Parts: sequence; C-alpha cells; structure tokens
Amino acid sequence: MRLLVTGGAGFIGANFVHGSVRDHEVTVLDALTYAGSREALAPVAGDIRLVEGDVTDAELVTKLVAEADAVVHFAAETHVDNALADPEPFLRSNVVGTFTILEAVRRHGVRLHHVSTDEVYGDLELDTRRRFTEETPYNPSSPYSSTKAAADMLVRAWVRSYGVRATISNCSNNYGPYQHVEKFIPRTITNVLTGRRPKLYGSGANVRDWIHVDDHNAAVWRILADGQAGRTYLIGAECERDNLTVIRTILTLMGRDPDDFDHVTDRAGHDLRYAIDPTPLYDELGWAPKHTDFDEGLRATIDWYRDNESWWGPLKDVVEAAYEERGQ
Ligand code: NAD
Ligand code: TDX
Repeated sequence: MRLLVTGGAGFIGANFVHGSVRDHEVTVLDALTYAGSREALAPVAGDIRLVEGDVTDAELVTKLVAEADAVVHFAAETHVDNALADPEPFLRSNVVGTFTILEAVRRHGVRLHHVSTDEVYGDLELDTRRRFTEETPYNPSSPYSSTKAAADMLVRAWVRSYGVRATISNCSNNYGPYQHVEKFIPRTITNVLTGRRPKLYGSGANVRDWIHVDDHNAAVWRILADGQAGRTYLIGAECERDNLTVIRTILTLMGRDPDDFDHVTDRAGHDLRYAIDPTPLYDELGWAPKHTDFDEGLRATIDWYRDNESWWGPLKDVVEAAYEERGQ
C-alpha cells in the first residue's frame, strides 16, 4: 500500500512508521513542531519520503492524498498542559487539520484512519469499575480533548454525509520509545536521569489506562486491514494504574527511594480516571496486547531513555523551564 502518515515524526506516528516500512511505501507529512523530530525517523530515513508541511495546508494535503491508497492521521497538538496554557494551536491543528484531511480524502476517494483518544469521553469516577465503550457519550473536559472530540465528530459527519471511507480509534495512554519528555512517564524517567526530582500532580490518585505504543499501532493496523468503514474502535490494554503507583514504580526500577519525588500544583480540571473496554477489538478483529507486563514495559522504556539521551537531551531543559514557570 502507498500510505500517507500524518504526524509520523511524533511519538506514536514514528513508531508506526518504523513498523510499516518493510511492507508499505510510506510518505510522512509532518510540520516538525516542537513535538516532531527527523531523528525519530532516522532508523528508516532511507526507506520513506518525509514531507515537512502542515496538515492545514489544503493544496499540499490534497496533492499527497491523491498519491496515496490510505491515510493514517496521527498529526495533532497532544499535550493537555500546553492546551491549558494556549489552546489556539490545538484548534488549528486538530480541528482545521482534520477538516483539511477529510476534504482531501473525500475528493480522491481515499481510505482514512483517524487516530483519536479516550479523553473525548471525559473521565470516570475513581471508585467504580465502569469503563468507556463505543456507546459512552462524548464529554470532553480539556481544551485538548474537546478539539479531539470535534475532530472525531467531523469524521463521523463526513462518513454519513459524503460516504467517506473512514474509521476512528480512541486509544488510552501510550508509553514507549520516542515519547516527548513533556509527558508523564518520560518526564519522570528523564528527571531521574538528569538528577531532578520527579513531579506528581496533586495527590496522584488519578488513574490512567496504560498501553505500549507497539500494541496501539498493531491495533491500528488490524483496523486498517479489516475495520468497518464508519466504525469507532476503542483501544486499551486493561492496565489501569494510579499516578502515584507509576511514579513509585519508576523510582524503584531505577534504584531510587520510591518517595523521592515532589508533589506539585494539580492540573486544572484534571481528569480522574480513564479506562477502556477493548472487548470488541478482541472479538471482532482478533487483536490482543502483547506487552501485558507493565513493569517489564517500564523497565524496557527506562533502558531506552538511558541509551538515547542524544535524542531527548536537547529538549529537556526547555521543557523543565516551561514547567517551572507553571509551578509544575
Ligand atoms: P506527539 O505530540 O508526540 O506527535 C504529534 C506529531 O504531529 C508531531 O510530529 C508534530 O510535529 C505533528 N504535528 C502537530 N501539528 C501538526 C500540523 N499542524 N501539521 C502537521 N504535523 C503536525 O503525539 P503522539 O503522542 O504521537 O500522538 C499522536 C496521535 O495519537 C494524536 O492524534 C493523539 O491525539 C493520539 N493519541 C495519543 C495518545 C498518547 O498517549 N500519546 C493516546 C491516544 C491518542
Ligand atoms: O510531571 C507530571 N506529573 C504528573 O503527575 C506529568 C507530566 C503528568 N502527571 C499526571 C497527569 C496525568 O494524570 O500524569 C498523568 C499523565 O499525564 P500526561 O502524560 O500529560 O498524559 P494525559 O494528560 O493523560 O494525556 C495523554 O494520554 C492521552 C496524552 O498526552 C494525550 O495526547 C492522549 O490523548
């Protein structure tokens, strides 16, 4: 297949591209924002075409879509804390960007997979076992998740109104190599590696449902291959952990005192708990996560950050300076 991968120089997109070049002809469209890097694609640089450009550039997007058999749309502004500080780029990249992709795939009849998040469903109470399903009503809480929800709604409307062949996936929190050091797990690991104390927002009772990035991307491939146009698939690996447990586990795995972290100002509107019911993905598409031992996945991720300081090192001081300004 000739694949157009938007946001392919970011965390999940780069891992997706690494796993796709053997069997497919891949073009990456990426604006190389602060979150995207050529270096994340260095292992496959000779096998892909990397186009530096914006998903809101209709002329460029239309040209690239016309040359593709399928589009996998990862490109987005993704960090909740950045959205709280300045939402405008989220509206542009996430909403206008998705609209631009939809118009191009409509014009050229190209298959689209739109990558989204479980945050569109809002949050769940801490003291229930309820999980998000395809039927859960959208109820986003943050400027980030509301723009992702808006993008999902556009995709659904383009499917219904114009017959666009699109699928949507809403995945839980990813971890693994090449994740930007602004995010919780890489931030915690690289804080320890650079002699800083990790930071826990609020009490740390908030729960996230963790999935290894390779398991997410394997699910995306199952959906691309056999997913039903117009359908939404929820992706999750049934690995709920509260933030306090995650920070203590990382510290322990890195040979530190598990209490060697700081409590900092909580995130405004902080979602309490996310949890995905992935049953339809097991039953209908035969997908199952491979990285089921979270501590083992964290250990491998710690090793990766230890071995790849040349990739994340140049980003670290800038990110921590921004956090310090916000008291986090
Ligand atoms: P990321 O921030 O690491 O990467 C985003 C990439 O998109 C970067 O390479 C950036 O340069 C590019 N980009 C941003 N705006 C662009 C624009 N206007 N035009 C072209 N490129 C642009 O993000 P990620 O964590 O890899 O997330 C990828 C996708 O997966 C996003 O749509 C996100 O909402 C979704 N998602 C992420 C998670 C997670 O835990 N990280 C979970 C569920 C869903
Ligand atoms: O230093 C920190 N300390 C801390 O306690 C950071 C950076 C975060 N946190 C908390 C906030 C969250 O409860 O850890 C949790 C995870 O935070 P993030 O890594 O910022 O992820 P989250 O806000 O849950 O969103 C992520 O998963 C869903 C991605 O960034 C989104 O793009 C994706 O849609």
